[in-house]
Amino acid sequence: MAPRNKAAKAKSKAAAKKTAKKVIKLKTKKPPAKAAASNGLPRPSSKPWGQAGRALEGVKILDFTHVQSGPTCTQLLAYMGADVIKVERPGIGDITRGQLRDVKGADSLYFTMLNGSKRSITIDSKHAKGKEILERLVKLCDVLVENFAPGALDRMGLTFEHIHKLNPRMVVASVKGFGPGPYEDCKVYENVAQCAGGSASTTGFREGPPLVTGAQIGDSGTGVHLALGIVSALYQRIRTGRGQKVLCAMQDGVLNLARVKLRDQQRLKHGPLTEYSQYGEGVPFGVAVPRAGNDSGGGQPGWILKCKGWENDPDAYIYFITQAPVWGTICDLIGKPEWKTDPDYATPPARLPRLRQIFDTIEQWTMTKTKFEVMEICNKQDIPVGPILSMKEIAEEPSLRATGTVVEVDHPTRGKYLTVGNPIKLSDSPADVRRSPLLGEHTDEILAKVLGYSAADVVEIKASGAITAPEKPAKAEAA
Ligand code: CAO
Repeated sequence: MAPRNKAAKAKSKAAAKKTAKKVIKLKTKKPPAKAAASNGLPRPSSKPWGQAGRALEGVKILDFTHVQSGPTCTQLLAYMGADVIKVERPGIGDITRGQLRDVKGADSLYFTMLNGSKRSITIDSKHAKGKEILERLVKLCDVLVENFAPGALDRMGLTFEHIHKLNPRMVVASVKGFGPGPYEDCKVYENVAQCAGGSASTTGFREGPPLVTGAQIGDSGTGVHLALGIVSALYQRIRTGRGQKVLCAMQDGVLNLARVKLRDQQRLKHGPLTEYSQYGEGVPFGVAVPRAGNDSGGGQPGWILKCKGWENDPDAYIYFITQAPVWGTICDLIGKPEWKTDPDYATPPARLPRLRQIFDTIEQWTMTKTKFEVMEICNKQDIPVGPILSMKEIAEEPSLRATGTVVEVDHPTRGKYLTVGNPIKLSDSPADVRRSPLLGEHTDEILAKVLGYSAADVVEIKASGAITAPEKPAKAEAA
Protein backbone atom coordinates (compact mmCIF):
# COMPACT_ATOMS: atom_id res chain seq x y z
CA MET A 1 0.00 0.00 0.00
CA ALA A 2 1.23 3.52 -0.78
CA PRO A 3 2.48 5.61 2.18
CA ARG A 4 -0.10 8.29 1.36
CA ASN A 5 -2.84 5.73 1.99
CA LYS A 6 -1.16 4.77 5.24
CA ALA A 7 -1.19 8.38 6.35
CA ALA A 8 -4.84 8.73 5.38
CA LYS A 9 -5.63 5.55 7.27
CA ALA A 10 -3.91 6.81 10.40
CA LYS A 11 -5.75 10.12 10.10
CA SER A 12 -9.13 8.44 9.73
CA LYS A 13 -8.31 6.10 12.64
CA ALA A 14 -7.64 9.11 14.82
CA ALA A 15 -10.84 10.73 13.61
CA ALA A 16 -12.78 7.56 14.34
CA LYS A 17 -11.28 7.46 17.85
CA LYS A 18 -12.34 11.04 18.38
CA THR A 19 -15.87 10.32 17.18
CA ALA A 20 -16.06 7.17 19.28
CA LYS A 21 -15.11 9.26 22.32
CA LYS A 22 -17.80 11.76 21.43
CA VAL A 23 -20.42 9.00 21.07
CA ILE A 24 -19.54 7.61 24.48
CA LYS A 25 -19.92 11.08 25.96
CA LEU A 26 -23.34 11.49 24.35
CA LYS A 27 -24.48 8.07 25.51
CA THR A 28 -23.62 8.81 29.10
CA LYS A 29 -25.35 12.18 28.97
CA LYS A 30 -28.60 11.27 27.18
CA PRO A 31 -31.17 8.57 27.95
CA PRO A 32 -31.55 5.83 25.28
CA ALA A 33 -34.98 7.08 24.07
CA LYS A 34 -33.49 10.45 23.12
CA ALA A 35 -30.61 8.74 21.32
CA ALA A 36 -33.17 6.92 19.17
CA ALA A 37 -35.00 10.18 18.49
CA SER A 38 -31.77 11.81 17.30
CA ASN A 39 -31.69 9.19 14.56
CA GLY A 40 -34.34 11.21 12.76
CA LEU A 41 -37.12 8.91 13.86
CA PRO A 42 -39.89 9.83 16.27
CA ARG A 43 -39.98 8.16 19.64
CA PRO A 44 -41.70 4.76 19.63
CA SER A 45 -45.45 5.26 19.84
CA SER A 46 -47.04 4.42 23.15
CA LYS A 47 -50.36 3.64 21.45
CA PRO A 48 -51.52 0.02 21.50
CA TRP A 49 -50.51 -2.10 18.47
CA GLY A 50 -52.78 -1.46 15.53
CA GLN A 51 -53.98 1.90 16.83
CA ALA A 52 -51.20 4.15 15.65
CA GLY A 53 -52.64 4.70 12.19
CA ARG A 54 -52.00 2.53 9.18
CA ALA A 55 -48.68 2.14 7.38
CA LEU A 56 -49.45 4.37 4.38
CA GLU A 57 -51.81 6.77 6.09
CA GLY A 58 -51.53 10.25 4.59
CA VAL A 59 -50.35 8.95 1.21
CA LYS A 60 -52.64 10.01 -1.62
CA ILE A 61 -52.67 7.89 -4.75
CA LEU A 62 -54.00 9.14 -8.07
CA ASP A 63 -55.05 5.76 -9.44
CA PHE A 64 -55.24 5.75 -13.21
CA THR A 65 -55.18 1.98 -13.48
CA HIS A 66 -57.47 -0.48 -15.19
CA VAL A 67 -57.89 -4.20 -15.80
CA GLN A 68 -55.67 -6.20 -13.41
CA SER A 69 -51.98 -5.35 -13.08
CA GLY A 70 -52.33 -1.73 -11.96
CA PRO A 71 -55.45 -2.27 -9.81
CA THR A 72 -53.67 -5.10 -7.93
CA CYS A 73 -50.95 -2.63 -6.99
CA THR A 74 -53.23 0.19 -5.87
CA GLN A 75 -55.53 -2.18 -3.95
CA LEU A 76 -52.53 -3.35 -1.90
CA LEU A 77 -51.57 0.27 -1.23
CA ALA A 78 -55.16 0.95 -0.15
CA TYR A 79 -55.07 -2.03 2.21
CA MET A 80 -51.90 -0.49 3.68
CA GLY A 81 -53.84 2.69 4.42
CA ALA A 82 -53.24 4.93 1.39
CA ASP A 83 -56.13 7.06 0.13
CA VAL A 84 -56.57 5.65 -3.38
CA ILE A 85 -58.57 7.83 -5.75
CA LYS A 86 -59.45 5.84 -8.84
CA VAL A 87 -60.04 7.98 -11.92
CA GLU A 88 -62.43 6.39 -14.41
CA ARG A 89 -63.93 7.35 -17.70
CA PRO A 90 -67.45 8.80 -17.24
CA GLY A 91 -70.22 6.32 -18.00
CA ILE A 92 -67.83 3.46 -18.74
CA GLY A 93 -65.27 3.19 -16.01
CA ASP A 94 -62.71 0.46 -15.77
CA ILE A 95 -63.51 -1.97 -18.59
CA THR A 96 -63.56 -4.87 -16.12
CA ARG A 97 -66.69 -3.50 -14.39
CA GLY A 98 -68.62 -5.19 -17.17
CA GLN A 99 -66.36 -8.14 -17.96
CA LEU A 100 -67.22 -11.73 -16.91
CA ARG A 101 -70.37 -10.37 -15.31
CA ASP A 102 -72.20 -12.91 -13.14
CA VAL A 103 -74.90 -10.68 -11.62
CA LYS A 104 -76.98 -8.62 -14.03
CA GLY A 105 -76.52 -4.89 -13.49
CA ALA A 106 -73.80 -5.28 -10.86
CA ASP A 107 -70.08 -4.67 -11.17
CA SER A 108 -68.30 -7.92 -12.00
CA LEU A 109 -66.21 -9.84 -9.51
CA TYR A 110 -63.29 -9.16 -11.84
CA PHE A 111 -63.64 -5.49 -10.90
CA THR A 112 -64.84 -5.74 -7.31
CA MET A 113 -62.02 -8.07 -6.21
CA LEU A 114 -59.32 -5.74 -7.57
CA ASN A 115 -60.66 -2.38 -6.49
CA GLY A 116 -61.60 -2.71 -2.84
CA SER A 117 -60.87 0.04 -0.33
CA LYS A 118 -60.61 2.70 -3.09
CA ARG A 119 -62.66 5.78 -3.97
CA SER A 120 -63.94 6.34 -7.51
CA ILE A 121 -64.16 9.64 -9.36
CA THR A 122 -65.19 9.95 -13.00
CA ILE A 123 -63.20 12.38 -15.11
CA ASP A 124 -62.93 12.66 -18.88
CA SER A 125 -59.20 13.15 -19.13
CA LYS A 126 -59.51 14.47 -22.68
CA HIS A 127 -62.00 17.22 -21.75
CA ALA A 128 -60.50 20.65 -21.01
CA LYS A 129 -62.23 20.95 -17.65
CA GLY A 130 -61.38 17.29 -16.95
CA LYS A 131 -57.71 18.09 -17.54
CA GLU A 132 -57.96 20.98 -15.09
CA ILE A 133 -59.41 18.69 -12.39
CA LEU A 134 -56.74 16.10 -13.08
CA GLU A 135 -54.01 18.69 -12.74
CA ARG A 136 -55.40 19.70 -9.36
CA LEU A 137 -55.24 16.06 -8.34
CA VAL A 138 -51.67 15.79 -9.62
CA LYS A 139 -50.65 18.76 -7.47
CA LEU A 140 -52.20 17.19 -4.41
CA CYS A 141 -51.34 13.50 -4.65
CA ASP A 142 -48.12 11.72 -3.80
CA VAL A 143 -48.23 8.97 -6.40
CA LEU A 144 -49.76 8.56 -9.85
CA VAL A 145 -50.16 4.94 -10.88
CA GLU A 146 -51.10 3.96 -14.43
CA ASN A 147 -51.06 0.97 -16.72
CA PHE A 148 -52.31 2.40 -19.98
CA ALA A 149 -50.98 1.27 -23.31
CA PRO A 150 -47.59 2.87 -24.07
CA GLY A 151 -47.94 6.57 -24.84
CA ALA A 152 -51.56 6.95 -23.63
CA LEU A 153 -50.66 9.05 -20.58
CA ASP A 154 -48.51 11.35 -22.73
CA ARG A 155 -51.39 11.70 -25.20
CA MET A 156 -53.51 12.94 -22.30
CA GLY A 157 -50.90 15.66 -21.81
CA LEU A 158 -49.57 14.07 -18.65
CA THR A 159 -45.93 13.58 -19.58
CA PHE A 160 -43.53 12.95 -16.73
CA GLU A 161 -41.98 16.38 -17.32
CA HIS A 162 -45.37 18.08 -17.09
CA ILE A 163 -46.37 16.16 -13.99
CA HIS A 164 -43.09 17.07 -12.36
CA LYS A 165 -43.52 20.70 -13.19
CA LEU A 166 -46.89 20.58 -11.43
CA ASN A 167 -45.65 18.50 -8.53
CA PRO A 168 -41.94 17.67 -8.20
CA ARG A 169 -42.72 15.34 -5.29
CA MET A 170 -44.93 13.10 -7.40
CA VAL A 171 -43.94 9.45 -7.87
CA VAL A 172 -45.14 8.32 -11.31
CA ALA A 173 -45.51 4.57 -11.44
CA SER A 174 -46.30 2.57 -14.56
CA VAL A 175 -46.86 -1.01 -15.62
CA LYS A 176 -46.01 -1.72 -19.24
CA GLY A 177 -45.82 -5.02 -21.08
CA PHE A 178 -42.17 -4.71 -22.04
CA GLY A 179 -39.29 -2.48 -21.02
CA PRO A 180 -37.44 -0.30 -23.56
CA GLY A 181 -36.52 -2.34 -26.62
CA PRO A 182 -38.08 -3.93 -29.68
CA TYR A 183 -41.43 -4.67 -28.04
CA GLU A 184 -41.91 -1.54 -25.95
CA ASP A 185 -44.95 -0.36 -27.91
CA CYS A 186 -46.90 -3.62 -27.60
CA LYS A 187 -50.10 -3.98 -25.65
CA VAL A 188 -49.73 -6.86 -23.25
CA TYR A 189 -52.10 -9.08 -21.29
CA GLU A 190 -51.41 -11.71 -18.65
CA ASN A 191 -50.66 -14.70 -20.83
CA VAL A 192 -48.53 -12.70 -23.25
CA ALA A 193 -46.33 -11.80 -20.28
CA GLN A 194 -46.24 -15.38 -18.99
CA CYS A 195 -45.01 -16.48 -22.40
CA ALA A 196 -42.54 -13.64 -22.96
CA GLY A 197 -41.18 -13.84 -19.40
CA GLY A 198 -40.04 -17.46 -19.70
CA SER A 199 -42.72 -19.03 -17.54
CA ALA A 200 -44.76 -20.81 -20.22
CA SER A 201 -41.79 -22.52 -21.88
CA THR A 202 -40.85 -24.08 -18.56
CA THR A 203 -44.35 -24.99 -17.39
CA GLY A 204 -46.27 -28.12 -18.34
CA PHE A 205 -45.25 -31.63 -19.18
CA ARG A 206 -42.31 -32.50 -21.39
CA GLU A 207 -44.50 -34.24 -23.94
CA GLY A 208 -47.04 -31.40 -24.08
CA PRO A 209 -47.11 -27.79 -25.32
CA PRO A 210 -46.02 -24.80 -23.20
CA LEU A 211 -48.54 -24.00 -20.47
CA VAL A 212 -49.69 -20.84 -18.72
CA THR A 213 -50.38 -20.98 -15.00
CA GLY A 214 -53.59 -20.06 -13.19
CA ALA A 215 -51.73 -17.69 -10.87
CA GLN A 216 -51.69 -14.29 -12.52
CA ILE A 217 -47.98 -13.79 -12.31
CA GLY A 218 -47.96 -11.37 -15.25
CA ASP A 219 -50.67 -9.04 -14.03
CA SER A 220 -50.94 -9.42 -10.27
CA GLY A 221 -47.27 -10.39 -10.00
CA THR A 222 -46.21 -7.18 -11.72
CA GLY A 223 -48.66 -5.17 -9.62
CA VAL A 224 -46.95 -6.45 -6.49
CA HIS A 225 -43.53 -5.52 -7.90
CA LEU A 226 -44.85 -2.04 -8.69
CA ALA A 227 -46.13 -1.59 -5.14
CA LEU A 228 -42.64 -2.24 -3.79
CA GLY A 229 -41.22 0.24 -6.29
CA ILE A 230 -43.69 2.89 -5.16
CA VAL A 231 -43.06 2.42 -1.46
CA SER A 232 -39.29 2.52 -2.09
CA ALA A 233 -39.63 5.73 -4.11
CA LEU A 234 -41.70 7.28 -1.31
CA TYR A 235 -39.01 6.29 1.17
CA GLN A 236 -36.27 7.83 -1.00
CA ARG A 237 -38.40 10.98 -1.32
CA ILE A 238 -38.07 11.50 2.42
CA ARG A 239 -34.36 12.19 1.78
CA THR A 240 -34.43 13.79 -1.65
CA GLY A 241 -37.71 15.65 -1.55
CA ARG A 242 -38.44 14.65 -5.14
CA GLY A 243 -40.47 11.94 -6.81
CA GLN A 244 -39.31 9.72 -9.63
CA LYS A 245 -40.52 7.36 -12.33
CA VAL A 246 -41.15 3.75 -11.33
CA LEU A 247 -41.50 1.31 -14.20
CA CYS A 248 -42.34 -2.37 -14.00
CA ALA A 249 -42.45 -4.31 -17.23
CA MET A 250 -44.59 -7.42 -17.07
CA GLN A 251 -41.94 -9.44 -18.90
CA ASP A 252 -39.42 -8.47 -16.21
CA GLY A 253 -41.82 -9.27 -13.38
CA VAL A 254 -42.52 -12.75 -14.75
CA LEU A 255 -38.82 -13.40 -15.30
CA ASN A 256 -38.09 -12.34 -11.73
CA LEU A 257 -40.60 -14.94 -10.54
CA ALA A 258 -39.16 -17.55 -12.91
CA ARG A 259 -35.55 -16.86 -12.02
CA VAL A 260 -34.87 -20.46 -10.95
CA LYS A 261 -35.37 -21.44 -14.57
CA LEU A 262 -32.72 -18.98 -15.75
CA ARG A 263 -30.53 -20.54 -13.06
CA ASP A 264 -31.16 -23.96 -14.62
CA GLN A 265 -30.44 -22.62 -18.12
CA GLN A 266 -26.93 -21.75 -16.98
CA ARG A 267 -26.49 -25.06 -15.14
CA LEU A 268 -27.28 -26.91 -18.38
CA LYS A 269 -23.85 -25.92 -19.73
CA HIS A 270 -22.26 -28.08 -17.06
CA GLY A 271 -24.32 -31.22 -17.51
CA PRO A 272 -27.86 -32.56 -17.20
CA LEU A 273 -30.26 -31.26 -14.57
CA THR A 274 -30.19 -34.30 -12.36
CA GLU A 275 -33.16 -33.31 -10.20
CA TYR A 276 -35.49 -33.22 -13.24
CA SER A 277 -37.24 -36.58 -13.57
CA GLN A 278 -36.32 -36.78 -17.25
CA TYR A 279 -32.73 -37.35 -16.08
CA GLY A 280 -33.76 -40.48 -14.21
CA GLU A 281 -35.83 -41.58 -17.17
CA GLY A 282 -32.81 -41.35 -19.46
CA VAL A 283 -34.32 -38.63 -21.69
CA PRO A 284 -31.54 -36.37 -22.98
CA PHE A 285 -31.69 -32.62 -22.38
CA GLY A 286 -31.88 -30.12 -25.26
CA VAL A 287 -30.37 -26.65 -25.45
CA ALA A 288 -32.99 -24.93 -23.28
CA VAL A 289 -34.57 -25.63 -19.90
CA PRO A 290 -37.32 -28.18 -20.49
CA ARG A 291 -40.81 -28.32 -19.00
CA ALA A 292 -40.54 -30.19 -15.75
CA GLY A 293 -44.10 -31.30 -15.06
CA ASN A 294 -44.54 -31.39 -11.32
CA ASP A 295 -40.87 -31.78 -10.46
CA SER A 296 -39.88 -29.57 -7.58
CA GLY A 297 -37.86 -26.50 -8.52
CA GLY A 298 -35.35 -27.02 -5.73
CA GLY A 299 -32.88 -29.69 -4.72
CA GLN A 300 -35.46 -31.86 -2.94
CA PRO A 301 -37.41 -34.09 -5.36
CA GLY A 302 -41.19 -33.81 -5.27
CA TRP A 303 -44.26 -34.87 -7.26
CA ILE A 304 -48.04 -34.72 -7.16
CA LEU A 305 -49.55 -37.99 -5.98
CA LYS A 306 -53.06 -39.40 -6.00
CA CYS A 307 -54.94 -39.67 -2.73
CA LYS A 308 -58.08 -41.56 -1.69
CA GLY A 309 -61.01 -40.54 -3.87
CA TRP A 310 -58.96 -39.37 -6.85
CA GLU A 311 -61.20 -41.35 -9.22
CA ASN A 312 -64.07 -38.92 -8.65
CA ASP A 313 -62.45 -35.82 -7.20
CA PRO A 314 -60.09 -33.97 -9.56
CA ASP A 315 -58.38 -32.36 -6.57
CA ALA A 316 -57.76 -35.47 -4.45
CA TYR A 317 -54.01 -35.12 -4.79
CA ILE A 318 -51.08 -34.12 -2.62
CA TYR A 319 -47.67 -32.66 -3.36
CA PHE A 320 -45.11 -34.90 -1.71
CA ILE A 321 -41.48 -33.89 -1.13
CA THR A 322 -38.88 -36.56 -0.44
CA GLN A 323 -36.70 -34.29 1.63
CA ALA A 324 -33.37 -35.98 2.36
CA PRO A 325 -33.30 -35.47 6.16
CA VAL A 326 -36.64 -37.29 6.57
CA TRP A 327 -35.98 -40.04 4.03
CA GLY A 328 -35.82 -42.69 6.79
CA THR A 329 -39.17 -41.57 8.19
CA ILE A 330 -40.74 -41.74 4.70
CA CYS A 331 -39.40 -45.29 4.20
CA ASP A 332 -40.93 -46.43 7.51
CA LEU A 333 -44.22 -44.71 6.73
CA ILE A 334 -44.72 -46.29 3.32
CA GLY A 335 -43.61 -49.74 4.49
CA LYS A 336 -40.21 -49.76 2.82
CA PRO A 337 -37.80 -49.71 5.79
CA GLU A 338 -35.23 -51.66 3.74
CA TRP A 339 -34.77 -48.61 1.46
CA LYS A 340 -33.05 -46.85 4.35
CA THR A 341 -29.96 -49.02 3.93
CA ASP A 342 -30.30 -50.29 0.35
CA PRO A 343 -27.48 -48.54 -1.58
CA ASP A 344 -29.90 -47.98 -4.50
CA TYR A 345 -32.16 -45.82 -2.31
CA ALA A 346 -30.21 -44.73 0.77
CA THR A 347 -28.64 -41.56 -0.66
CA PRO A 348 -30.12 -38.68 -2.70
CA PRO A 349 -27.82 -39.27 -5.72
CA ALA A 350 -28.73 -42.99 -5.73
CA ARG A 351 -32.42 -42.10 -5.71
CA LEU A 352 -32.28 -39.63 -8.63
CA PRO A 353 -32.46 -42.25 -11.42
CA ARG A 354 -35.30 -44.00 -9.57
CA LEU A 355 -37.57 -41.11 -8.72
CA ARG A 356 -40.48 -42.29 -10.88
CA GLN A 357 -40.49 -45.70 -9.20
CA ILE A 358 -40.07 -44.15 -5.74
CA PHE A 359 -43.01 -41.78 -6.23
CA ASP A 360 -45.14 -44.63 -7.63
CA THR A 361 -44.46 -46.56 -4.43
CA ILE A 362 -45.24 -43.59 -2.19
CA GLU A 363 -48.44 -43.10 -4.18
CA GLN A 364 -49.58 -46.62 -3.35
CA TRP A 365 -49.53 -45.39 0.27
CA THR A 366 -51.09 -41.93 -0.31
CA MET A 367 -53.95 -43.54 -2.28
CA THR A 368 -55.06 -45.25 0.93
CA LYS A 369 -55.58 -41.89 2.67
CA THR A 370 -57.37 -38.62 1.96
CA LYS A 371 -55.13 -35.65 1.20
CA PHE A 372 -55.93 -34.23 4.64
CA GLU A 373 -55.02 -37.51 6.35
CA VAL A 374 -51.69 -37.56 4.48
CA MET A 375 -51.15 -33.94 5.55
CA GLU A 376 -51.90 -34.78 9.19
CA ILE A 377 -49.65 -37.84 9.30
CA CYS A 378 -46.73 -36.34 7.37
CA ASN A 379 -46.65 -32.97 9.08
CA LYS A 380 -46.37 -34.64 12.47
CA GLN A 381 -43.24 -36.31 11.16
CA ASP A 382 -41.77 -33.20 9.51
CA ILE A 383 -42.36 -34.49 5.99
CA PRO A 384 -43.28 -31.52 3.75
CA VAL A 385 -46.50 -32.16 1.82
CA GLY A 386 -49.15 -29.88 0.34
CA PRO A 387 -52.76 -30.82 -0.33
CA ILE A 388 -54.12 -29.71 -3.70
CA LEU A 389 -56.82 -27.34 -2.49
CA SER A 390 -59.65 -26.48 -4.83
CA MET A 391 -60.92 -22.89 -4.94
CA LYS A 392 -64.09 -24.22 -3.27
CA GLU A 393 -62.03 -25.52 -0.35
CA ILE A 394 -60.09 -22.27 -0.14
CA ALA A 395 -63.29 -20.21 -0.16
CA GLU A 396 -64.62 -22.28 2.73
CA GLU A 397 -61.40 -22.58 4.74
CA PRO A 398 -62.04 -21.08 8.20
CA SER A 399 -58.40 -20.32 8.97
CA LEU A 400 -58.12 -18.09 5.87
CA ARG A 401 -61.20 -16.20 7.00
CA ALA A 402 -59.79 -15.88 10.51
CA THR A 403 -56.57 -14.28 9.28
CA GLY A 404 -58.33 -11.88 6.91
CA THR A 405 -56.77 -13.46 3.83
CA VAL A 406 -60.26 -14.27 2.54
CA VAL A 407 -62.77 -11.57 3.43
CA GLU A 408 -66.50 -11.27 2.87
CA VAL A 409 -67.71 -7.77 2.04
CA ASP A 410 -71.14 -6.40 1.27
CA HIS A 411 -71.89 -4.52 -1.94
CA PRO A 412 -74.96 -2.37 -2.60
CA THR A 413 -75.80 -3.92 -5.97
CA ARG A 414 -74.29 -7.40 -5.88
CA GLY A 415 -74.67 -8.25 -2.20
CA LYS A 416 -72.05 -10.23 -0.32
CA TYR A 417 -68.94 -11.46 -2.10
CA LEU A 418 -65.58 -12.88 -1.16
CA THR A 419 -62.38 -11.06 -1.86
CA VAL A 420 -58.74 -11.67 -1.11
CA GLY A 421 -57.67 -9.44 1.75
CA ASN A 422 -54.13 -8.30 2.38
CA PRO A 423 -51.73 -11.23 2.05
CA ILE A 424 -49.09 -9.08 3.75
CA LYS A 425 -49.72 -8.84 7.49
CA LEU A 426 -48.33 -5.88 9.41
CA SER A 427 -48.59 -6.13 13.17
CA ASP A 428 -49.15 -2.39 13.64
CA SER A 429 -51.18 -1.75 10.50
CA PRO A 430 -54.19 -4.02 10.16
CA ALA A 431 -55.69 -4.00 6.67
CA ASP A 432 -58.98 -2.24 6.17
CA VAL A 433 -60.67 -4.29 3.45
CA ARG A 434 -63.74 -2.52 2.09
CA ARG A 435 -65.98 -3.15 -0.92
CA SER A 436 -65.14 -1.65 -4.29
CA PRO A 437 -66.72 1.71 -5.14
CA LEU A 438 -69.56 2.18 -7.61
CA LEU A 439 -68.60 4.10 -10.74
CA GLY A 440 -68.09 7.72 -9.72
CA GLU A 441 -69.42 7.07 -6.21
CA HIS A 442 -67.04 9.58 -4.68
CA THR A 443 -66.91 12.18 -7.45
CA ASP A 444 -68.76 14.91 -5.52
CA GLU A 445 -66.94 14.12 -2.28
CA ILE A 446 -63.51 14.32 -3.93
CA LEU A 447 -64.30 17.50 -5.85
CA ALA A 448 -65.53 19.25 -2.72
CA LYS A 449 -63.51 17.82 0.14
CA VAL A 450 -60.23 16.87 -1.51
CA LEU A 451 -59.97 19.47 -4.27
CA GLY A 452 -61.85 22.26 -2.53
CA TYR A 453 -64.34 23.08 -5.29
CA SER A 454 -67.35 25.08 -4.10
CA ALA A 455 -70.92 23.85 -4.62
CA ALA A 456 -71.29 26.31 -7.50
CA ASP A 457 -68.04 25.03 -9.08
CA VAL A 458 -69.34 21.46 -8.88
CA VAL A 459 -72.56 22.47 -10.65
CA GLU A 460 -70.49 24.14 -13.36
CA ILE A 461 -68.18 21.14 -13.71
CA LYS A 462 -71.16 18.81 -14.06
CA ALA A 463 -72.67 21.02 -16.75
CA SER A 464 -69.37 21.03 -18.65
CA GLY A 465 -69.56 17.29 -19.33
CA ALA A 466 -66.11 16.69 -17.82
CA ILE A 467 -67.30 14.20 -15.22
CA THR A 468 -70.49 12.83 -16.68
CA ALA A 469 -71.13 10.56 -19.62
CA PRO A 470 -72.98 12.03 -22.59
CA GLU A 471 -76.74 11.43 -22.23
CA LYS A 472 -77.98 8.33 -24.03
CA PRO A 473 -80.21 9.22 -27.06
CA ALA A 474 -83.32 7.53 -25.59
CA LYS A 475 -82.94 9.51 -22.38
CA ALA A 476 -82.41 12.75 -24.29
CA GLU A 477 -85.58 12.12 -26.28
CA ALA A 478 -87.62 11.50 -23.14
CA ALA A 479 -86.33 14.77 -21.68
N1 CAO B 1 -61.00 9.71 -19.94
C1 CAO B 1 -60.78 9.72 -21.28
N2 CAO B 1 -60.05 8.79 -21.90
C2 CAO B 1 -59.53 7.80 -21.15
C3 CAO B 1 -59.72 7.73 -19.75
C4 CAO B 1 -60.50 8.76 -19.15
N3 CAO B 1 -60.72 8.78 -17.84
N4 CAO B 1 -59.08 6.64 -19.29
C5 CAO B 1 -58.52 6.05 -20.35
N5 CAO B 1 -58.77 6.75 -21.47
C6 CAO B 1 -58.32 6.47 -22.84
C7 CAO B 1 -56.83 6.51 -22.97
O1 CAO B 1 -56.37 7.82 -22.99
C8 CAO B 1 -56.63 5.78 -24.28
O2 CAO B 1 -56.86 6.66 -25.34
P1 CAO B 1 -55.81 6.86 -26.57
O3 CAO B 1 -55.50 5.51 -27.08
O4 CAO B 1 -56.60 7.70 -27.51
O5 CAO B 1 -54.62 7.52 -26.03
C9 CAO B 1 -57.79 4.80 -24.28
O6 CAO B 1 -58.64 5.17 -23.20
C10 CAO B 1 -57.45 3.34 -24.15
O7 CAO B 1 -56.44 3.11 -23.21
P2 CAO B 1 -55.54 1.81 -23.37
O8 CAO B 1 -54.91 1.84 -24.73
O9 CAO B 1 -54.62 1.71 -22.24
O10 CAO B 1 -56.63 0.65 -23.28
P3 CAO B 1 -56.80 -0.63 -24.20
O11 CAO B 1 -58.05 -1.27 -23.74
O12 CAO B 1 -56.71 -0.31 -25.64
O13 CAO B 1 -55.55 -1.55 -23.83
C11 CAO B 1 -54.15 -2.81 -22.31
C12 CAO B 1 -55.54 -2.29 -22.65
C13 CAO B 1 -54.19 -3.45 -20.96
C14 CAO B 1 -53.70 -3.83 -23.35
C15 CAO B 1 -53.16 -1.63 -22.33
O14 CAO B 1 -53.64 -0.64 -21.46
C16 CAO B 1 -51.74 -2.02 -21.93
O15 CAO B 1 -50.98 -2.60 -22.71
N6 CAO B 1 -51.36 -1.65 -20.71
C17 CAO B 1 -50.01 -1.87 -20.20
C18 CAO B 1 -49.78 -3.30 -19.86
C19 CAO B 1 -50.77 -3.81 -18.84
O16 CAO B 1 -50.97 -3.27 -17.78
N7 CAO B 1 -51.35 -4.94 -19.18
C20 CAO B 1 -52.12 -5.68 -18.20
C21 CAO B 1 -53.53 -5.52 -18.37
S1 CAO B 1 -54.32 -6.63 -17.27
O17 CAO B 1 -54.46 -8.02 -18.13
